[in-house]
Amino acid sequence: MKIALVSLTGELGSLSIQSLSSYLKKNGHEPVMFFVLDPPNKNNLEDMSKVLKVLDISLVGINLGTADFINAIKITESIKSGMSGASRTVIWGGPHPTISPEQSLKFADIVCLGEGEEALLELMNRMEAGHKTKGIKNMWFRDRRNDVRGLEENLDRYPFPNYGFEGHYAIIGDSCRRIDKRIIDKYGQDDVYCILTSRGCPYSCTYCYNNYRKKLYQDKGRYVRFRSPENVIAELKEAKKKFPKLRLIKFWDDLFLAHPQIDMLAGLYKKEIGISFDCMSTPVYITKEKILMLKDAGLHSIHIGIQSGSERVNKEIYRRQVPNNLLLEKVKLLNRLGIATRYDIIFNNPYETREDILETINLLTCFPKPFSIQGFSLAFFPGTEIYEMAIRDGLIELTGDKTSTEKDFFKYIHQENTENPIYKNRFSSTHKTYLNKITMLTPFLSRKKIEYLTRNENSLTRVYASAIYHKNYVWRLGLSRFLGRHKKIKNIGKKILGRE
Ligand code: B12
Ligand code: SF4
Repeated sequence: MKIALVSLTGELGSLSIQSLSSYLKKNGHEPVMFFVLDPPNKNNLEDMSKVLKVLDISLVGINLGTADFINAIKITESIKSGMSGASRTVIWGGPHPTISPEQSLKFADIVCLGEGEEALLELMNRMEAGHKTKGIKNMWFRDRRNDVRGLEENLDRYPFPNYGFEGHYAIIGDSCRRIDKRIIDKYGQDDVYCILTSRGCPYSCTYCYNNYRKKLYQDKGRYVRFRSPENVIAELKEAKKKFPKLRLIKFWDDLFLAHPQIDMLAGLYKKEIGISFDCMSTPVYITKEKILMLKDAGLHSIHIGIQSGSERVNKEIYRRQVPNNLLLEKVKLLNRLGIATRYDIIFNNPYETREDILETINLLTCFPKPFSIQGFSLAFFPGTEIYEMAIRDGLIELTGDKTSTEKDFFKYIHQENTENPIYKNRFSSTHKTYLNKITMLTPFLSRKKIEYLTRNENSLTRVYASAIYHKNYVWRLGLSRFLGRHKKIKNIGKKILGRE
């Protein structure tokens, strides 16, 4: 029996399906991965159906977050329509089916809640042996809902993600193609390697998926688990061998600095890996000793979630407990120690007043430069506390059966088709309001200029702020595009010179 695993991240790479793929492979299965790089359409889906038929795939597993919901429906419906022959079983897994299993079951045959390695393996083994599948833990069927199994304590038991692309497929343009060197050169990244050293997060911010998942796993074992330093280093050594051009390691853990054996990890990393790395953390875990030790091992940059400069918003709305004076102290420390920093800010929060936004701007003007900001728009992910809060407060409204149609979904997630500006929030875009622009300009302008701009909003300052905003961001976008192209130019150059 064969399974296809589909990724909708839009990248040639997905830790989720590449991890599942390795686990199934280790246990005797041969999964085929499909990376959806362009939006699914009639032509590429028809092509994909043909490939599924040729490969004799009988189970299709799709990984999806809430942002991927519509694309997952399109793919599922195309597969279920029986295009190019047999109807196949479709199983959904990942954040969205975990938080919205009932809604997901309107489209998928089976939904996997929470961590999927054991559940998917059991499903495959049972299907292959012709045994009953309905009682498998973590799995929900249309006529049966099962509890989640206990969390795996020993993460070292899992094999490293499967980063080989040989024999796997990509949806590009109007077709579904077998991945070859050309596709890898164009879409792949062989100089950056992303890795997770843990699962779970000790916090429970109201807008975050962890907020929900933690409740799902209550009494099911330790929620935050860490891989051993030896296991992490073994994966990175393999990556170094496989990708000789590697120049940056990205630790994608929610709180990398919270690793209880960070000293040992840093020591081994320095000795065995020695490549620049970047990571995420909250200020609480930042200490001078830790940063110096990590810098010595290769730490280049840190991402920190600030979300809002208003302590009221952080405490009451997001349930984040980092006081601004502590944050400022850590920000200054990182600057002194020469670590590049990026701060995440959540924009477009209907619970924030003008005063709250001004507090964010004021806080950022106290940060020593250089630093950068990444802005996210507050998205009310179903299942999170802030989502429930917003419904209760009438900020988002559900029309009809909240789980019924695609249109409803768009209305409350992508927040379209409505005059209410709150519905217009998007996951990654920030509204181009005057104060949002000023916030994004804080890394580029002096405190004095920012203060002047916030105090004096008029047609002149609006034009000025827009001009600077666009100059900075267009310039940065242009630069990143140029660097992207630079890679291609280099590759073409190599081909002409015959140095492939
Ligand atoms: C890596 C990552 C990304 C990468 C993914 C690329 C890549 N090459 O992997 C990038 C940077 C592209 C990304 C982008 C975004 N991300 Co992101 N990302 C993550 C992160 C940090 C890790 C996910 C991961 O790979 N985990 C490792 C794997 C092994 O675990 P897993 O994904 O949970 O999968 C397990 C189970 O879910 C299950 N499972 C998963 N898929 C399937 C499929 C089947 C068939 C089965 C049976 C089981 C199963 O089994 C797996 C193994 O146990 C998580 C946070 C986190 N720590 O989980 C956020 C997270 C997934 N991202 C999130 C968000 C919001 C986004 C963005 C919308 C952000 C934005 N504003 O643009 C975009 C959306 C992009 C898109 N279209 O999907 C949210 C999702 C919330 C939600 N409700 O959907 C998360 C949970 C962060 C959070 N704490 O809220 N992200
Ligand atoms: S600290 Fe980050 S990962 Fe943890 S709950 Fe808060 S937002 Fe989510």
